[in-house]
Amino acid sequence: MTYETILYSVSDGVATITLNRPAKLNAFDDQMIAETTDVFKSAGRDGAVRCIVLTGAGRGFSSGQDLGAFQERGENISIGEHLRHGYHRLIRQMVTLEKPIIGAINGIAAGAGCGVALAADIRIASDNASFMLAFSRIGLIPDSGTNWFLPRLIGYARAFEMAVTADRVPAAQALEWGLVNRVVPAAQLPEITAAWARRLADGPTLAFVLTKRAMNRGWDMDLSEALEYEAYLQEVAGRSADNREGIAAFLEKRDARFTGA
Ligand code: LHQ
Repeated sequence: MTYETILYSVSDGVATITLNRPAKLNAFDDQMIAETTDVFKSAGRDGAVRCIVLTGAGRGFSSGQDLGAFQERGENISIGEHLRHGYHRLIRQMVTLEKPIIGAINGIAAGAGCGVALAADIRIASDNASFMLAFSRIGLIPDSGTNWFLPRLIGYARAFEMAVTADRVPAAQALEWGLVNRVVPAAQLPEITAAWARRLADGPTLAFVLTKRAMNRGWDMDLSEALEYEAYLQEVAGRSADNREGIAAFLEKRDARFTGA
């Protein structure tokens, strides 16, 4: 698939996806939803990719659904079907993807754009980024997974406040609330994200993926189920070359060379 609404590159184990409709703050039209879903799928299948960075071109990360494009589709369009066939596939693709995803949040993440940002495993925000559940401004409820992610990340009261006020939550507040992992000066976002991506791509990526599975599935389990699932996944990690290499490196007092196998 050739892409027109996103940029994609792979370098030294790190794939970078850039949402690229800057004139609309990277609002999602149907094509961008489809292309972003497709590129995550192919990055997931590409053995040369060990970590994925998702960011936006220009001054926004994503302003969510392209409202003009949506309105052009007429009055009888089903929003439920639009979500099921579009954003739900994208969000599920990201959460089940067997590679760590870093969201480099370079500007505002609003509406469905906020949902996509929350589906990343780690968020590094520039100091001029913000998060906004824009939905209630247009008489909608939060969607694209935001009702699921946000209360878990920042608690019900803050999530509900974001939903009903639709106020922007600036990066510093997002950090205080646990919505992002780091806030960095805007000019340093690419460099600091690259260092994080390098660290993850050089790490025991099989163990990272199994951790992603354990934590995501763990939300919906009781403690006994979660313990059992951990034991199952640890059995897999314990049979990996990375586990053998990690132990050998420790005993030989050298840096480990992980391969993700
Ligand atoms: C946009 C957009 C945009 C089109 C900025 N669309 N052009 C799912 C299913 C079905 C239906 C509905 O929705 C959903 C999920 C959702 O995502 S609902 C939420 C949709 N998003 C919004 O409601 C946010 C709309 N945008 C805004 O409120 C502002 O643009 C924000 C607060 C994001 C940024 O404000 P500013 O920094 O002041 O920028 P701006 O408003 O001047 O935007 C820059 C340009 O981008 C502007 O175009 P122009 O031609 O005037 O320069 C905007 O019209 C355009 N733009 N967001 N979502």
